[in-house]
Amino acid sequence: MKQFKNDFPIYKNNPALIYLDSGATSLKPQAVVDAMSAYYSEYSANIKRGIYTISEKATEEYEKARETVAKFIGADTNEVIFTRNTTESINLVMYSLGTNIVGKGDEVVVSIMEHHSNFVPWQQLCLNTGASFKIINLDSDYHLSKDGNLPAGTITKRTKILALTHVSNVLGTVNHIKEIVAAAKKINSAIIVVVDGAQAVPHMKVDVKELGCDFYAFSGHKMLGPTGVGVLWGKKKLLEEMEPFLFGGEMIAEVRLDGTTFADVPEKFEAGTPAIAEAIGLGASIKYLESVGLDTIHNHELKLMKLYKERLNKELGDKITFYGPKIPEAGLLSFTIEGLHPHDIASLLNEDSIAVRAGHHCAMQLHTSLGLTGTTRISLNIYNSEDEVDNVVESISLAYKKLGASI
Ligand code: C6P
Repeated sequence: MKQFKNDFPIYKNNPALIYLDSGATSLKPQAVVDAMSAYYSEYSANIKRGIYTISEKATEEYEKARETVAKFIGADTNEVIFTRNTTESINLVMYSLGTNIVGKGDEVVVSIMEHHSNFVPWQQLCLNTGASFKIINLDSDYHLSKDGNLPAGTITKRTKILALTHVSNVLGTVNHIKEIVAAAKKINSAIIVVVDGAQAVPHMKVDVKELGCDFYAFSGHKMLGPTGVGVLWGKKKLLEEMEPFLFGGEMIAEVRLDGTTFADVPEKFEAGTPAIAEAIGLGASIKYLESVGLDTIHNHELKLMKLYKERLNKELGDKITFYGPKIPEAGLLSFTIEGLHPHDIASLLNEDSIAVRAGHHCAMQLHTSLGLTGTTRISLNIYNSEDEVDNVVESISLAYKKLGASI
């Protein structure tokens, strides 16, 4: 296996770092840093405004990034909207579409495993409209459905929106979105399906058209790209029918004293100066992901995850509890250790330069439903390696001996 660490400059500055928090944000390869630096040092003009060379170059690179994103997810270029992040993408759908189609007596369905970004906006929409907020619970192996059929009565003719995550940021469950969408649309062909792809797009091949959903949201910073840029993909017809989310410069067709008409999609949803360097950096991160290969990334993470689980089980036996499918499906693993607070585990690991996340991971309702206030989470990426596993397992086991064993 190639040592991908060499592509990530952070390791040169922090040679001892064992970074296991890619679910929160990924590290950035030199290629992304270089692409952003080239924008700032060679052609840092605004886009779509200047009739001069560097502005035209900036516009071209920004639009090339959109094309790269579109190809990466199997979409048409003008269906790709640049936002700030997954959270903003989902809020855009909630405000621009949700508030227009959801009313009293309707239903919005989410799952218990959603990140707050795909839970709270829909909860708010229901609270504000009087619609019913329905929640899908987990089966015994932390899935929503094995064959695509959600529990009977979940989707009805009154369900306006189904909002689900593709991959759970806590459990590592990979939801069978294609099958779930097909089954839901069979019950109610008008249902709008919004998918949160924040933890999927960086780690596995995603084709939005094949999934059959209506919207798909993700963040640049979790896919080896910069912070400050995200994507909303939506079906063209829906995007065209929707109201703009933000009003202002660059999203208009004509402004008159008596009213304004709006630009076509995607500009209609990109008011103001966008995150230009970040979009260009995202284009570079996708090129990097493609050069490594999504299958290589997915298989590498699964192999490491299985190793972590086996080794931790061997060291800690029944003192450790894992939350997620028995057979790992993604590079995310959350656990608790008897007698240890997740924050204490993370603090002790930090003393060994190991970065993990501890807490509710912005899925408080999921933790509450599991009877927990928090977990410790290992989340992986291509730069993690087999030779880190021994150190991490030893460090966790020492943490248990230090704090847990005496309790
Ligand atoms: N999860 C984690 O540590 P933003 O912040 O908008 O880029 O992404 C939000 C988000 C939405 N959906 C899922 C499934 C996510 O995992 C996240 C971000 C991070 O798990 C930070 S809380």
